[in-house]
Amino acid sequence: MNNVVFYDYWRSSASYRVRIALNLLAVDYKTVSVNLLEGAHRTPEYLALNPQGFVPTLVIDGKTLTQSLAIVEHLAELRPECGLLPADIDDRQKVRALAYAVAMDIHPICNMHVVAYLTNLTDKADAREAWMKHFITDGLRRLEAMIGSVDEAFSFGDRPTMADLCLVPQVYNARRWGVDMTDFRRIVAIDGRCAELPAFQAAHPDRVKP
Ligand SMILES: N[C@@H](CCC(=O)N[C@@H](CS)C(=O)NCC(=O)O)C(=O)O
Repeated sequence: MNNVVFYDYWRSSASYRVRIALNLLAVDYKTVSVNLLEGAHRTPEYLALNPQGFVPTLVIDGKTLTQSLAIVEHLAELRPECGLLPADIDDRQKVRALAYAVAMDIHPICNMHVVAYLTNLTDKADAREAWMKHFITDGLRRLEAMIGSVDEAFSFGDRPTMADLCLVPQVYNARRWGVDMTDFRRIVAIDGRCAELPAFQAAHPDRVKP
């Protein structure tokens, strides 16, 4: 990987997942900020890179990669020693299930264009906040049950995997919306443990905010 360009928005949790992966793999990359609030993801130039009009996009030596988890899985395959996906096929399935529980079941219904549509449909001033709190709380409750009561250091085992790359940005988002985290003992503990690691610290939205 000689020339790596990352199209990123500091508050995007899908981008945050990939930032953590790049940091864990110690990839040297240049960032291009795509300001979602200004509609920079809908310009013809950006759509040529990412036809869905979502962040993130990663370009490695001229090769364009989209979809955060497809990017993370690609990086995990390039550098299997980093353990983002475990070596054992059954363990790998478990890590994917935990990651997808966030990325496919919580994140899409709380995405910017979904919530913007909701607020067009209703006059209720607090609809956006109620929606976010409801679906994030519900999704985290299911994730907490999946992770179970076994006190492993991370979501799966004793080192960060793709599951933690999804959990941490989702917790950041939950706190942003004022979700009560009291019942999510394992999730909060894992988030705290990840927060001690430099790769996670350097990827935090407050650290990359333009
Ligand atoms: N499944 C996609 C989702 C990407 C995504 O939804 N990104 C959000 C930011 S977290 C986005 O670009 N939203 C723009 C919009 O909703 O219009 C991925 O994981 O890359």
